[in-house]
Amino acid sequence: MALRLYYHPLSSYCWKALIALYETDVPFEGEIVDLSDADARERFMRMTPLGKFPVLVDEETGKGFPESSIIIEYISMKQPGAARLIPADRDLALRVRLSDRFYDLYVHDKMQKIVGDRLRPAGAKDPTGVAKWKDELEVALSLVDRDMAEGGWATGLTFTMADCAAAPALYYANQVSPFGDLHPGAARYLDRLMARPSFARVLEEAAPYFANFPRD
Ligand SMILES: N[C@@H](CCC(=O)N[C@@H](CS)C(=O)NCC(=O)O)C(=O)O
Repeated sequence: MALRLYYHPLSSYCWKALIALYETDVPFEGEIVDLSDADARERFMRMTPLGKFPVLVDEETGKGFPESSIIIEYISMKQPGAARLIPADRDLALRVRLSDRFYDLYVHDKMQKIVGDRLRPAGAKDPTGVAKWKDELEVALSLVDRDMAEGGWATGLTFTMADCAAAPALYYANQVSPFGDLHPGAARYLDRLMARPSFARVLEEAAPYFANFPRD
């Protein structure tokens, strides 16, 4: 299976797919998409009109997938080594998918909106929205703190798709507003994620781009 991942090294949802690929040693070719380049953007939008990465293309079957969770579902279906990211047990798999949704919708998306506001020009900012997203993020982080204080991974003892989702969401949430003092259990889980070789590699590859991350 020849896989090509269209991604950007700073993009949080691309991190989620990369963690899954590195975690499982699934071979793939990475292609960086620079959306600030008009030609590259146009080519990318032709491939995926919503213009969001990551996108995974299986060049053998011609199938292409946006959406980080679906990319992980696809590799875990096609590659035996990746299957452990989504347990075979259906109840456990549901827990993993639920946790994946929690991290994407209640941590990642809130963080992404707050960062998005930093990119808006003065006069077009949305302080009411930012205050609301921060409050919502805070509620989600308190749940992470409650559930993760004792150690382990998002849904138990094995590293799954839910941890792939948690890593970028918590990393960037902590950049936006450091949560270690208020939520030490969540911070310790983030430390465990950052020590995981798959995520450590993603962070190392992103390091040359970190200067482009908008800081307030
Ligand atoms: N639900 C999507 C979200 C993808 C997404 O928001 N990607 C961002 C980067 S982290 C993106 O492509 N942003 C570019 C843009 O909106 O122009 C997923 O899970 O893959």
